[in-house]
Amino acid sequence: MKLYTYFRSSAAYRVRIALNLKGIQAELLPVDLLKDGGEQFGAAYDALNPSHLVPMLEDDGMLSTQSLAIIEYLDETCPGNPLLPRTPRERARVRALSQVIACDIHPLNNLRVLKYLKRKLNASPEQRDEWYRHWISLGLEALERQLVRDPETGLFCHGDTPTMADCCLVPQLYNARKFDCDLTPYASLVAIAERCEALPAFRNARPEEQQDAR
Ligand SMILES: N[C@@H](CCC(=O)N[C@@H](CS)C(=O)NCC(=O)O)C(=O)O
Repeated sequence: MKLYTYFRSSAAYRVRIALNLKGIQAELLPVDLLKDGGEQFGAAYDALNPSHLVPMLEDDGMLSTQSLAIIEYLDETCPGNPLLPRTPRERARVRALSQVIACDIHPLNNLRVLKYLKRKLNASPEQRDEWYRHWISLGLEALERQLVRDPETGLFCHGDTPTMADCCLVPQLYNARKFDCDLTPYASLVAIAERCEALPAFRNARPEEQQDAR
């Protein structure tokens, strides 16, 4: 199995956590999103992934994109440490929590969106950061309120073992800190992320632990 990744990509970070939690040894192939305008646009990667995004998983001739689809694939094909719970209701909850991050926050703050703000809309660094923090705080506030409200919340986002939702939460909080977002209103999210980061599966997936980190 091969994972096309970039150390700073939070979507790839989600999948690195999932691989570690499942105990899967995958070959990590770095795609530098910044070098020479971005290796994601180079001919080699373009032929594999017309979306020009990481992560991408290669497994026995199959190419799979979209971090949540990849995580579900890993969960369905590799036994042990389930990342999605057993019942449809619980799975719906974990998918919804994951999508608050992967669908409602992250796409608005992606590299190509930030580049567009700067290059096409002439946004200043301050305006860009304001945009970034706005979408993060909106999503994190919703997530915090839901986790505080729901009895299904445990030591982790759902129950007492890590799920796909935790694979999404930790990279998003990592990014929020990078952009100096104030995390004090999100005490439950921060506490859950701390529990996650006590586990080697999460720590070893951190951007600074990656071979392409610089
Ligand atoms: N929905 C996709 C998002 C993937 C994505 O946006 N990846 C970013 C890095 S976190 C990327 O490759 N960006 C390249 C670019 O914006 O040019 C997923 O969950 O995998």
